[in-house]
Amino acid sequence: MSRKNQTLGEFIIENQASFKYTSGELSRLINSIRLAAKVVNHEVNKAGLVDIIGTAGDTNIQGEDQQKLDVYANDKFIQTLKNRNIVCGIASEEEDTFISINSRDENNQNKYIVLIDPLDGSSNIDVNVSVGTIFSVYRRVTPVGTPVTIDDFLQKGSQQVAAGYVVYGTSTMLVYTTGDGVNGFTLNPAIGTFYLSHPRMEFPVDGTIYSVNEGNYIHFPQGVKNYIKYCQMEEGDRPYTSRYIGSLVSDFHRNMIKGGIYMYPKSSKSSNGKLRLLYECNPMAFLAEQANGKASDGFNRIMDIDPTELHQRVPFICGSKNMVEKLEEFMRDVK
Ligand code: P6P
Repeated sequence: MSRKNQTLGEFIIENQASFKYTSGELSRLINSIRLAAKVVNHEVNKAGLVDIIGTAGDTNIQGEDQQKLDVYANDKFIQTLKNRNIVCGIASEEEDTFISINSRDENNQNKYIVLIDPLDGSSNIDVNVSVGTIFSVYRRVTPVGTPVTIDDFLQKGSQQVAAGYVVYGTSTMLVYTTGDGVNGFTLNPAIGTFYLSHPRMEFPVDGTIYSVNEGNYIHFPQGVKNYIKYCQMEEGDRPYTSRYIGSLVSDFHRNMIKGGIYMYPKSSKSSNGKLRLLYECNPMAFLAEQANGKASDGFNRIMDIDPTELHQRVPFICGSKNMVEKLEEFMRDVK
């Protein structure tokens, strides 16, 4: 149940009972994401003052060491999750391996693990373009009270219990799912409260926006090249519009509202594409499917891929169902 302008806290409480694993832990986990998002948002919004507050490696006017924002965001999300004693393990794009949190303590009954890209698109910060945080939540598969292992993290995307993103854009939004649709909350920075602004978000089944880095065109598989030319052809509602921000969360968010497709295919330069399966593609795929969209690697459902390593990359296509299926058709035609 949801109503416009409900706060995130009210929404979580009202919907907690509907979550099949209801025990309040997941609610507390989402609340800790909410807190970290507000802290990171404050710092991201100061980035424009870098000449005043100093850049990474400097010390700012308060004599504090200025951190790179992605390192800062990583530290804040990990610290918040640790302090609230909610999870037993965390994996992050910024960490070589997973972090075990008190999981050697047999009294640690925490059953959730989180995988996170703390600040995706951080290269955009220096040019004042929106960036995002992406998170993915699973129940551990090893026994509670024992140390977490890599197996707890190498789970298929279909096993996720929650996923979401924070987009630090013209406004800051937290968009997430726990498997019962996708809801978007906008931060009122004046009072530090997220309000339900986009209840039950859904991809239009079709769209006229395609998002891809066409600078890589000559390196793409022929099926992708053929699809891009299809988008550019004069026929029906085509040519489509090309929109590519260079920030997955921002391109995904716009396409979910307006209808569109995002593509980061493999290429002769990167045989598995660029995006990471566990903390970029799987959470965005969960959101896409919960919002009546689709996510694949061009042939297979993203959330059916069996992970083999923490930072593995996969080709990533997601967005309006009909557009993703049209691209898959072009990929099959030249297989
Ligand atoms: P390229 C940001 O680095 C990111 O991971 C995504 O957010 C974005 O869509 C993509 O990479 C941009 O990559 O190679 O087009 O600059």
